[in-house]
Amino acid sequence: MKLFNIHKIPDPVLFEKAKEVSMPLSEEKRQMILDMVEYLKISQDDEMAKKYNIRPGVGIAAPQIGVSERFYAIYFNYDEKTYEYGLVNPKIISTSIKKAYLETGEGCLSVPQDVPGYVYRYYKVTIKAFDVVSNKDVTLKLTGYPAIVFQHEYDHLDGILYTDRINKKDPFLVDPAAIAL
Ligand code: K2U
Ligand code: NI
Repeated sequence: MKLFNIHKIPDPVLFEKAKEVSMPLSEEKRQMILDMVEYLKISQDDEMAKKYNIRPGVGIAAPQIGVSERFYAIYFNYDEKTYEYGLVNPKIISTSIKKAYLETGEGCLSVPQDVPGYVYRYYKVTIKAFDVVSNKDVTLKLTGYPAIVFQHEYDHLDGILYTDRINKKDPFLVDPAAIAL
């Protein structure tokens, strides 16, 4: 089990555009990504999270562990489905026009204070990437909450935080065309 030092704002690594990962993956990089998935699992186990003083997370991106490269880990259960991925060089190849947002707002392991407000994202996304967990190229069609999580992590690869997407003048401005999740 590997514990990561989570980089927090204003660490510059969180604001850089991360670099493509050269393929094929080194064994070291493959293991790092699997360790990130494991870290998320531990973070969601109340006892372990308390023991190691780590915040629960459903996703974690390489810049958050200080690596400015294009990969991120995902682990959560939703609607009786387990989302467990280690995505390398992910590309969003299509999106819905329809937007969506979490009514509870978002949080981030790299932003210690929660910043209230709606974060509008695409309701549906299709993502192509190499997945370390299944060890193959995947094309993921995601809708609703899973789509929100994968887009949150994808933003980290471009140095974008959820706080950047909150309306500064009216954080709870409602877009009536968007779906509230
Ligand atoms: O990237 C991160 O900092 C991990 C975020 C991902 C995330 C936050 C809000 C909405 C979508 C994705 C953390 O998982 S925030 C903590 C958390 C934990 C469990 C469930 C939801 C959010
Ligand atoms: Ni985040």
